[in-house]
Amino acid sequence: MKILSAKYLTSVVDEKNILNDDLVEFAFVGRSNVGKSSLINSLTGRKNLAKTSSTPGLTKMINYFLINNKFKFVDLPGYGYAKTGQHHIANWAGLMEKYLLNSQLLKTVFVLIDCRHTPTELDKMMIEFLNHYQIPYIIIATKVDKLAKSKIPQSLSKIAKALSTRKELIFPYSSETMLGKEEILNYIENSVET
Ligand SMILES: Nc1nc2c(ncn2[C@@H]2O[C@H](COP(=O)(O)OP(=O)(O)O)[C@@H](O)[C@H]2O)c(=O)[nH]1
Ligand SMILES: [Mg+2]
Repeated sequence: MKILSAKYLTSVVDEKNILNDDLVEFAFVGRSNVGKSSLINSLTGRKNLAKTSSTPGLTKMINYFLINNKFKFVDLPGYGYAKTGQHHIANWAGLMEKYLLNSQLLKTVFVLIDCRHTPTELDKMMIEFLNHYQIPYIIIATKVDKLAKSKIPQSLSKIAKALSTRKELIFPYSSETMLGKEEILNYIENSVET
């Protein structure tokens, strides 16, 4: 699949504004700095569609993008910086939960994990939540350009083990080299049709 058009739609901070149209959605989630904005930008071939930064943002909002006039990318609020307080987790979880439990047209959640790090408790909570509510997801191991090629399979196994999930559900990705881009776009294309 080629992404021919990608357009920012809106940002939502209040659950009552969560979009409710008839276009299917793919959501992206992960801790701050994991490479979420870079993934959205590189998949769409647009440098600044989603804002990238090296400093984690505080704003808990959902950003929507319209892709090929056919489906949406949904950028969910990032979670966890090093010292995430309970208060922050509660705020984050509120909007996130409302979105995940009420989006009828959500096809897949892409859960991003940095390939160099062991998944955190919040990553595990996210996966348990998705498993519990049977929300389809795949895991994207980001920034694989930072690993030697020979180390990538090992990193995927480690992530799979930490999250008690199957290695086949983990896609390696690099926004720098575009490794994995075609696989993810194929996955999206197949899911849009079904
Ligand atoms: N080497 C490398 N750096 C990346 C990659 N993806 C993101 N980054 C860098 O990681 C930082 C955080 O990326 P960003 O997309 O803003 O993360 P977000 O907070 O999850 O949206 C930025 O400095 C990016 O340039 C990648 O695939 N490879
Ligand atoms: Mg971001």
